[in-house]
Amino acid sequence: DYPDYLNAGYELTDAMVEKGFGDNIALIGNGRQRTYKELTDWTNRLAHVLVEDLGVRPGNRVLIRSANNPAMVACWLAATKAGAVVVNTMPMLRAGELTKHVDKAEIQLALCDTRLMEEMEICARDSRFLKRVVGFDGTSNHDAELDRLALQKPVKFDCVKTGRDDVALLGFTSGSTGDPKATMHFHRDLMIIADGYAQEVLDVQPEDVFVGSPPLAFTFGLGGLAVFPLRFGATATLLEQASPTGMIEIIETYKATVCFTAPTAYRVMLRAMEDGADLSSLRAAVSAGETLPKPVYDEWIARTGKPMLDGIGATEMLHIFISNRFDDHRPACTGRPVKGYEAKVLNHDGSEAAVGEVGRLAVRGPTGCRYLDDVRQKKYVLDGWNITGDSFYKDDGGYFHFAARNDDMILSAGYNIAGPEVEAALLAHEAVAECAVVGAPDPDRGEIVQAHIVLAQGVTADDALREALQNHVKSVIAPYKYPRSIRFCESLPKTATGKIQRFKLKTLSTK
Ligand code: 3SK
Repeated sequence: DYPDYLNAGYELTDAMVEKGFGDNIALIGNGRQRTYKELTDWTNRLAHVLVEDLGVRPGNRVLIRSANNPAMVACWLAATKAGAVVVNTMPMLRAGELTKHVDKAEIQLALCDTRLMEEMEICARDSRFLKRVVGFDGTSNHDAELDRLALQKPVKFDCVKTGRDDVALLGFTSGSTGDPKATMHFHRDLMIIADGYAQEVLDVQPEDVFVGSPPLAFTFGLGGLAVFPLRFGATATLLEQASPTGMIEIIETYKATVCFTAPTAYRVMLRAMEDGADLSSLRAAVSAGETLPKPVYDEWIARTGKPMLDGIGATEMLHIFISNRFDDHRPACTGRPVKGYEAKVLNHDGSEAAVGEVGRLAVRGPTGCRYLDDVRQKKYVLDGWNITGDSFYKDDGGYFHFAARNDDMILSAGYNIAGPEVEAALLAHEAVAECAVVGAPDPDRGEIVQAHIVLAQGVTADDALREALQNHVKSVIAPYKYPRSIRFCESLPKTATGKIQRFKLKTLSTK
């Protein structure tokens, strides 16, 4: 139960000071620590700038472009306090991808880390909507336009009285087509994921120190590295480039207790433990974003004596809705629904699948999918049930087990990559006549992006071209989407109607 008027930005800052957490460390990043009191003052000053200097009104959409750092969290909280609807974006996005987000959400104002201005400015030039880009200093030296304006403002701000069901956040997901969809989330949803999953499953305490790798631009990261710690007076550590080594350093330095990352990173951490890395402070290792291989789960328990908490979430649902528990966990199993959620497995005809039978996973609960202006809403939500893109089966104990993905998404090291988007990037290169992009199994990344390419006439296939094509993709879309494997071929397998048979490509061995 939440009050009619609820502002998530206020709840995670001013309200925490009022509850007595003012001197607790809220954020650590870029060489600085900030208490809840300091974070509250900082976000209030920024909120004044947004309203008084930048003309933000309740319901206006504001884009934030940054790596994970305290300034990004401060901008997000400030915009939320001002009643804006925030679109957080990753630094890897190129201008074309940013413009798709901006135009879809009709965004007029962007706050951008000054180190990431170049692509943002191209977006501002190309977008039909974006009117103003204001720089902030992601290194927290307060040496950019937004920071300078903020320094002149008071530390008290009357947060906008948003309704609990007012939209606070738009989470973008690219889906299987690469055509982005924006999922709308209310102020109350941000509280629900903390008071549900974070409290019930993780039992977050003010003494907890969070670390992790997912970008704040993904709701997985925003929950795990901002909402969950801030809701309970705990500490979030933020890494701009979250490599496993970087996370180990944070765990050892700050005695981090809760980690959010993907199995790929946990595998590296396990190897580092063999070389003496001390991860003994971690009490919760959350794994999501890709399937957790049984050997990683087993080795983690053997080395730490604690389970790794596998879970499944979705941008549409805001966060994790099925999870293992500290006292109730199994290998190669995603667990049971989080408090407030129900899940079932559906047959093709919409009936419930029998125990042990694979079908489409459906879920319903206090958060759910609301696409912004998108006909795909009708497909995602049926009779109040959110029909996810994953196939699962349920065992006779009510535990859910992952089976496969339903679409053409490639899930690589925690990133969701839409094959068609990589194809479009490759096709823009003059050497490429035709191509198909699929996910190929990979022991480290789960899957890797694999491109099957028919070259234009007269072009010779060699390693130099392979590298040139990889660099080309990195230059037009976010670099993590580039094809790590490229196979040159004479033709692509197709159906009689000309549709590429990607399933046939998945079985081919490649370089
Ligand atoms: O696994 C995911 O895709 C996810 C998305 C949003 C929030 C949480 C998770 C695990």
